[in-house]
Amino acid sequence: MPPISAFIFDLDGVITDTAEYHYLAWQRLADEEGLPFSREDNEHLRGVSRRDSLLRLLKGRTLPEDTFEAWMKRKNDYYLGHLEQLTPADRLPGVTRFLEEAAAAGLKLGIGSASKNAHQVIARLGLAATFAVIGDGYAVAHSKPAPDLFIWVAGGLQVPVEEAVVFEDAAAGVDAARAAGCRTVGLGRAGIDHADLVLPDLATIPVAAVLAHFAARTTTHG
Ligand code: B16
Ligand code: MG
Repeated sequence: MPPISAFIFDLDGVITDTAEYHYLAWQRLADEEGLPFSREDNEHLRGVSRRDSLLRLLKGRTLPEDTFEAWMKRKNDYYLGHLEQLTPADRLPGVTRFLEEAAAAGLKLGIGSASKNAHQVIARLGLAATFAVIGDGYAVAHSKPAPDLFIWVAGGLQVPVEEAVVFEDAAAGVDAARAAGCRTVGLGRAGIDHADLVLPDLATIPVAAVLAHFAARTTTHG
């Protein structure tokens, strides 16, 4: 297998934890509309697009399309209100060091997020200059777990998919990255055990250790 030349990062749950803001926004909409919703339900929305998230909240109930879109907009307005609090201090532990090491190692860096707000989140985190390519919720028609987004980001970075490592916190994201043909690092929670490498977070792992892991696999399996 070829060496690694790019890292592609999911955003929510990997670079920062906007899941709490998504939760608060969905909870407010759910309360207003009498939909049952809990923190546990929110965990299942990680990496899931806004439209698919609302479909899950509705649990099979159908709405006219204009109402559906109005509810998505209302949730997003609540979410954008919370984003105003986001600062570079909200980068997850180890993220700043890990990105600096990756850049110093000559790796190309990209984002692959289901969020239509990804550019704004990255700007608020002070990372706009860090990523050469940002794939967001507008980049492709089929969101995670379809492979399209990570193929799109790797294409933008001009690297073959098999030379890219995707860092993901959600099952849908690991599924998408694997389907794309990328190598995968699963971070944190349950549901990412099918990643090539599973870590609690980026807080202590050196970039060199990630590269060594995939280099060893290349030697063993290649
Ligand atoms: P938006 P990621 C995902 O981000 C979130 O995990 C998920 O909860 C959210 O519904 C989705 O983005 C869409 O976000 O409403 O801002 O377009 O993990 O793919 O970076
Ligand atoms: Mg995520």
